[in-house]
Amino acid sequence: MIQVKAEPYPYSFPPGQTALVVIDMQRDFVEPGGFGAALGNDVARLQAIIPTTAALIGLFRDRNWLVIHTREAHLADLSDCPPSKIARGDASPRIGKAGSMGRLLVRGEPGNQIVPDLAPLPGEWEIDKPGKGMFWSTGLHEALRGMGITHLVFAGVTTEVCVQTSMREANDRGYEGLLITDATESYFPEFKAATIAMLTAQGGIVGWAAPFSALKEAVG
Ligand code: C5J
Repeated sequence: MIQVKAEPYPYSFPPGQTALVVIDMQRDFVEPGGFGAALGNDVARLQAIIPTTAALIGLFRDRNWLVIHTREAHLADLSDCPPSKIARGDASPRIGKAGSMGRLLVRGEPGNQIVPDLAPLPGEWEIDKPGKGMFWSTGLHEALRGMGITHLVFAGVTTEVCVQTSMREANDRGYEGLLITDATESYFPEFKAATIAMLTAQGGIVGWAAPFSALKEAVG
């Protein structure tokens, strides 16, 4: 077991049974012209975590530990997107509408690709998820169980939406989760801080949180 200094207490993980999950670092959320920007958000905040997230991915790659990338992505005919999700919010930046990087949150469109600096390598898992959480309608739980994965390290965006939902879904399925605090970000700093506080409260009711430096130090 490797032990990481973390909140609310040290996080222990068995290297061979641990995977990194990088949530939705897709152009739709991170680059100007995507879904996030169309909703009026400042994407520069999210771009700032790319170097640390790249280093985190590198740490897992160097040790041949499993790396999983997710994308929030819908089928071209939107048959996997509930009407309630399409209808929510302002009329203009609707899922499936054309944006400057193709149709918003639609599989295969330019905006739906992972940002180049974090691009998946062959052999890494790429999960297109129609929900905010990574387990809904993806078959991921069965695949992870098949690999004997018990521990998940989380990064990506946005902290309080897809990252938090995925970490909570993982917790309910029995995984031990660690959130890397400087490899996750929100358009709203107060939401990021509140999410980390909620996840780690009450003795780690959902999981643990630590900066990348703590993981790096622990791994050696
Ligand atoms: C959002 C996500 N924020 N990946 N998606 O709609 O967090």
